[in-house]
Amino acid sequence: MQNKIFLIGIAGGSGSGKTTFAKKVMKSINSSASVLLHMDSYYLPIQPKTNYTTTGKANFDHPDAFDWNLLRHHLSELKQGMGIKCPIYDFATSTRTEEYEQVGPCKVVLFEGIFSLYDQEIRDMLDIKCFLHVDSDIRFTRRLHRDVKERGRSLESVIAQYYDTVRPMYQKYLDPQKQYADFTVGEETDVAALILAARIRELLESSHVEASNTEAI
Ligand code: UZR
Ligand code: MG
Repeated sequence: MQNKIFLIGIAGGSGSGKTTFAKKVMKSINSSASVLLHMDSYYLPIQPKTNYTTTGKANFDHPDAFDWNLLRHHLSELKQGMGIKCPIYDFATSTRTEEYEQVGPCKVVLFEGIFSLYDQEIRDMLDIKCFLHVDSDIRFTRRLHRDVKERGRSLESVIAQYYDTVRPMYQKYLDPQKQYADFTVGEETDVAALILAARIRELLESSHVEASNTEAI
C-alpha cells in the first residue's frame, strides 16, 4: 500500500454539529496533511426548477440541491492524491461564486455535510463513516441561533423553513444515513473527536510504514 489517502465522512442533520466536530478532529490530528471539505460548497450554482417546494422555495435539504457529479469527481481526485479547485458558495445569494479554493493534495480528507453518506459511489470511497445523532430540539435551536446571527435570516423565516423542508427532509433522507455509519456520535463530541483523530493518526502511521517497507523491497 503506497501512501494511501484516507477519506472520512461526517453526516448529520443541520445543527447537529458536523462542522464543529470536524474542526475538533482536525485540530487533534494536528497534521498539515489533512483538509476539511464542506459539502455546502457543492450546492448547485442555481437550483433546478424541479427542486422547489409547493410554497415556491428552493429545497436546499433535498439531494437534488447538490452538484453530485462535481463532488464525486473531486473526492475521487483527492483520493488519488490530486488537488482540487473547490467551489465557493454564497449563502447570502444562494448561488455559486466565480471564485474557488485550492484544496489538497493531502493524506486525509474530512468530508462533512448533510448528505455525506447518502451516495453509494461516495460511500465506497470513504474509509470511516460517522453520523452525528442529536435530538431535533437541539438541532433546531442551534440552527435558529446560527441562521439569525451568521446567515442574516429572520426568526419567522427560519421557523418556516424548518417546517417546510428541514424537518421532513431530515426524516426522509438524512436520518436513514445512520445505517451506513461505522459509529454514531452524540451531542457531546469531545471524546469522540479524540478517538476518531487517534484512529486517523494510526492509519496514517501504518500507511507510512507500509509505504516505506515497500520502498525497501
Ligand atoms: P449545514 N441552506 C440555506 O439556508 N441556503 C442555501 O442557499 C443553501 C443551504 C441550508 C439548507 C440546509 N437549508 O439545511 C443547510 N435550508 O443549509 C445545510 N433550508 O447546511 O449542514 O451547515 O446546516
Ligand atoms: Mg455546518
